[in-house]
Amino acid sequence: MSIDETSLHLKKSHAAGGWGALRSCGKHLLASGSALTGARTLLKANQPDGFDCPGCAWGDPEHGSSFEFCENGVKAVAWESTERRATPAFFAAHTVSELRGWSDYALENVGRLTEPMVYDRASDRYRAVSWEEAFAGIAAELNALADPNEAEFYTSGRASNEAAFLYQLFVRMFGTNNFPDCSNMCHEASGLGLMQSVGVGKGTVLLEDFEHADAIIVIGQNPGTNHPRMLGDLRRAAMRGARVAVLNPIRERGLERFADPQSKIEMMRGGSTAIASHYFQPKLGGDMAAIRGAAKVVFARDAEARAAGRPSLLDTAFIAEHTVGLDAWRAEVEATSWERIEDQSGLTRTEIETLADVYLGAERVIATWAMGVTQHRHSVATVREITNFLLLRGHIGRPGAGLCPVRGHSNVQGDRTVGINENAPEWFIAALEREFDVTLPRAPGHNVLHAIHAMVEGRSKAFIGLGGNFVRATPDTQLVHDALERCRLTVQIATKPNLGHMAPGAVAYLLPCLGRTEIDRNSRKRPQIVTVEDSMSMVHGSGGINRPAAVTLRSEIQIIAGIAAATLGSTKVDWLAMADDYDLIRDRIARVIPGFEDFNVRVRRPRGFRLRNAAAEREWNTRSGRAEFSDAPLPEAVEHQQVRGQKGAFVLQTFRSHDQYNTTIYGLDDRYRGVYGERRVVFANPEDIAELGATPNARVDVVGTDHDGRNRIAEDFRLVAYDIPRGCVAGYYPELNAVVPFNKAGEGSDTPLSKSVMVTFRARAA
Ligand SMILES: Nc1nc2c(c(=O)[nH]1)N[C@H]1C(S)=C(S)[C@@H](COP(=O)(O)OP(=O)(O)OC[C@H]3O[C@@H](n4cnc5c(=O)[nH]c(N)nc54)[C@H](O)[C@@H]3O)O[C@H]1N2
Ligand SMILES: Nc1nc2c(c(=O)[nH]1)N[C@H]1C(S)=C(S)[C@@H](COP(=O)(O)OP(=O)(O)OC[C@H]3O[C@@H](n4cnc5c(=O)[nH]c(N)nc54)[C@H](O)[C@@H]3O)O[C@H]1N2
Ligand SMILES: [Mo]
Repeated sequence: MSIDETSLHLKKSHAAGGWGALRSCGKHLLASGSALTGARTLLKANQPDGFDCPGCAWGDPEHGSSFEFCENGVKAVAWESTERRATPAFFAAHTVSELRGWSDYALENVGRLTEPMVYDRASDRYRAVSWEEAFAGIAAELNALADPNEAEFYTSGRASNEAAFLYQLFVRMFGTNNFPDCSNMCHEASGLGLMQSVGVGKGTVLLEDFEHADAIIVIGQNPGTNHPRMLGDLRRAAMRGARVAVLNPIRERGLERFADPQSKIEMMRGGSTAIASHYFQPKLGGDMAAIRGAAKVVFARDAEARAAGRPSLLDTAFIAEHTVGLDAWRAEVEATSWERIEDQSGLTRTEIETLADVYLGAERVIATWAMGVTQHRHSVATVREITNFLLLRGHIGRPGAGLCPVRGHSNVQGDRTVGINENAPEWFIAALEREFDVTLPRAPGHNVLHAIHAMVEGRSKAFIGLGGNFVRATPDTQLVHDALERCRLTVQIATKPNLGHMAPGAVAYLLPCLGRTEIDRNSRKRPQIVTVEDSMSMVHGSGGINRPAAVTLRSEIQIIAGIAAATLGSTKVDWLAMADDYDLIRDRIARVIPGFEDFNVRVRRPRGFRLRNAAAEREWNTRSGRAEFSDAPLPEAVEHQQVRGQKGAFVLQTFRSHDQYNTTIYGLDDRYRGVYGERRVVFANPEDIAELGATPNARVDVVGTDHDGRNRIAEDFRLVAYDIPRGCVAGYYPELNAVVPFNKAGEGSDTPLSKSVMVTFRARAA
């Protein structure tokens, strides 16, 4: 297949969004068997008196009355409000060994869990158990551990602030700081890099800033699929004439053209808006080099300007007053050769000069990024390089400019704010101690990779999962599955069955909880609200509107309180009272965490309130009290450089299709990339396919090439010829997690290298 045919394949499929998105919405509502409730439910998503969309963490507009939905928000809502149920009768009919052979897709399709279940080893089945028995059983196991540090307490980022705060309080009082968290696999590098550079581990922009930016640099993210509401903001910016420069090895359709399903004119005329004014396709892991190259151009142009007696192109006043370390970085940039920059980035000098021109041509620049930046070995350094670049012209702390790591799970940022942190700052622990009159452990606990190692080595014996799918989201799927099965205790708090639940420990509970779209009533039948924080640090309320999937369900908060009361007793903390009135939890949060003063009042205002971001006000909580330029050298060689010259070796990125939410698979299509009815595909450059001696569509096994004694093979994938840089290939998570190694991680961040996995291919017999 020639390159032309490949790109034809892309051209045929028009813009992202549009009628295709609307058709897909209808399909997902109907398939979930919840068209009516679904449609009503959607009208309440991200509304002041509705629930927070369980999809992504993009912010909500000020003018909240014009209801903003997106195709993938529809899928998330329809998925939760399905009519299907995974009842005790279902579990009676299937052994766990049998269910282990099902796909994630098939398991979640069984529907919502309805009753607490306990694993019965003799019959290899889950059977119903009462809530009280479950809590007592879990408490007995936790209290029988030799050391509280033998337990791992995982959190997935959908948990509300109230659930997460109560959970971390319970875990610390139990005696450990073991908080493996989905964000360890996600934006950890953003939090760390930003903390080091500007003193706050969060983005500095508000949604309104997108209305004022002249240039938006979108690095390593695919908003058309993962943050569709962001496309609306990019589209409005593009229509105003702002430049949108994209860095992505793949030409993602949503970043090229977007038809807003909510724009009547665009829908009637079949039109669409071009989003990216500039599209650069670096090689995997090449962004730090690309940004460094652009900075090199800016420094050179600045020197020329000054030599010619013109004013500096840098914001010298800002740099002098607010930053340290520019000279060291400039020296490092100037010492990095163009040859090195071009080779590592995979971009030409001319392309990088164009990127620098976009930057220099703008008064107000925003940089956004997601997993294409954070899931590499040098991700912290890359986040800091991006920050350096914006600091050069003072693009932090003024309207229309700033840093925007686009978060994943709808409350992953809030969970960290309220204490899901294996290495929480001293002030936070001390404040909890004062507030609750308790003594808490100080030693840093486990992140995701530590937890896996501890379970593999038998040092950890209990695993509690507050949502999520630990087995499928982590690297080395089989190894993690086996590690969980070897545990003495596993507890999974979930809405639907998934493969992670099919790795039961010796004692195993599966506890069904309410979803965010459902009404959560207390003992006096009063509906409760929870709160979440979005990517722009806006905290707002969320209250469900649907009837619960079963009367037996409890909220995450009630479940945590039940476990805590049974394990620790209620003398220090009245767990059950807090679980019966979430205002009481918010009162405690308000007293422990700065920025939450008057929490219960402010959260009931439309749109909630913003947590102060000091960096956005040019107050720098760093060691030096200023924003700090980093001066790390480029990596010696990133993975695509390491595999070059080894015949048949590639670097693989694992990303999301359009029909999935992380490990939840909604459907088997990836409409924007032209893949239908299958997920076992690997996208590769046609010339690479030819050089392999293969033909497009050939079936291959993907083989991990980390020589650490483990064999890593993901079987039976179809090679798809695609517009992707040579030496780089791509395929879907979680199917490919089998080849992601658990013993390699980001420097400083400990994030698995999900976007730079070294692989080869093995032909399959036809
Ligand atoms: N519908 C839906 N929404 C979601 C999710 C979902 O699964 N489904 N997941 C949520 C979560 S938890 C998260 S973290 C976010 C994830 O949001 P994204 O970060 O957009 O997720 P990925 O699909 O991993 O996409 C990574 C993108 O980065 C590009 N990329 C990969 N490697 C590189 C690189 O080295 N350099 C550059 N420049 N680009 C690279 C890929 O080509 C791809 O376009 O989305 C959230 N929202
Ligand atoms: N190879 C590879 N691996 C990756 C990534 C990648 O890009 N590539 N991305 C990483 C990223 S960014 C992330 S964030 C992680 C995600 O890791 P997780 O957060 O662990 O995974 P999810 O798939 O989001 O979790 C889905 C499960 O959550 C449960 N659930 C859904 N809603 C609720 C709820 O309201 N309450 C409760 N208690 N449970 C609920 C359901 O049972 C569902 O099966 O995966 C990481 N893993
Ligand atoms: Mo994520």
